[in-house]
Amino acid sequence: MPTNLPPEYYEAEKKFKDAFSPAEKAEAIEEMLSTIPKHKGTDKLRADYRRKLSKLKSEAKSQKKTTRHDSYFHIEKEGDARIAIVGDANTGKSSLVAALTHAHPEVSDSPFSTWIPTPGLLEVDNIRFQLIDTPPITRDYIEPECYDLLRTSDMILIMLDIQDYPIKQIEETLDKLEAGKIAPFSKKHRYDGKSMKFIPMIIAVNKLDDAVFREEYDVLEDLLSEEWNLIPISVKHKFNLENLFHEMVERMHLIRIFSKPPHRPADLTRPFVLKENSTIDDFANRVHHDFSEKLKSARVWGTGVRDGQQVGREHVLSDKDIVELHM
Ligand SMILES: Nc1nc2c(ncn2[C@@H]2O[C@H](COP(=O)(O)OP(=O)(O)O)[C@@H](O)[C@H]2O)c(=O)[nH]1
Ligand SMILES: [Mg+2]
Repeated sequence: MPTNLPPEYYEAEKKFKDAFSPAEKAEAIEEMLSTIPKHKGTDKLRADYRRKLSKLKSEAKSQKKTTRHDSYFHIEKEGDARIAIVGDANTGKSSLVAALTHAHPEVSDSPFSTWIPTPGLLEVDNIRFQLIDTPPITRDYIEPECYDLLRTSDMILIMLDIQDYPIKQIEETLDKLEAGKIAPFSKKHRYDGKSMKFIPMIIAVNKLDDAVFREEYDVLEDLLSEEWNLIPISVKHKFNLENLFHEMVERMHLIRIFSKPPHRPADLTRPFVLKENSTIDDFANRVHHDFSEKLKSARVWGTGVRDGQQVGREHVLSDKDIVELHM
């Protein structure tokens, strides 16, 4: 650190240390940079800060697009289902979001590189998922807003690292979730009377890069198979990622319903995604808020009906049904 820095520099540095958001931090760095005298002795320092600045600016920008409130943990819902990815540091959460979406969370070996959640969109089987990369859940302090964010998720994907004590990771992760009053939907019966938020959870075991780790994976699966259905993946080698999402679609119990305008074919690329056991009435409501009220009749092509059969508003729909609403 050069010693001939003016007092203004230290004032700006203090601002930087006190800043919380990337935008505030960026502003403080800009101020610091403007106070550093330009000469050979400060070249490296200025270059370091410029690099930091550009990173903070892009972080601030990507956050701005997705947040309405001040907290980074308030993320607007987008797509058909929200999946939060949680787990210990370095298990590959940010890598997964970076590999599958257009988002750019930082991927790094340093354990606490992710300190704000980052959302990204992924489309699988005509369903749009909002994947959210989150900071390590095993930190000592977890923001209450982080738990709020997890509670709004339709599914939680727990990431384990096969190369780093996965049993310990799963225990710690579930403990931390429980501390935030979040428990797996499949274990609801164990929490009789407790006020918890029950969310479907799925476990992906990452870093199964080659056969060496397959044996360890088999042992892990033996140990956990009664409780959990594990899905082995390698983000690095793009191994089994597709299967992971097919599993998720299945376990979220979602159905895709195609809307067909009268006298025209249905658009089979953009379904409305609803929960299993949804009715014609639910579908009408989803298409437009006053359609359910105006609805006179409906015809369905698909499962358990004759082609184009007329059905009532209580008719329960199946995945990939095509529906024509009549007002
Ligand atoms: N060998 C291996 N390394 C991976 C894999 N996925 C991620 N990593 C590495 O693990 C480290 C931590 O990844 P990161 O996504 O930042 O983990 P996070 O802390 O859970 O977000 C990085 O060095 C990644 O490159 C994988 O499938 N195999
Ligand atoms: Mg991360």
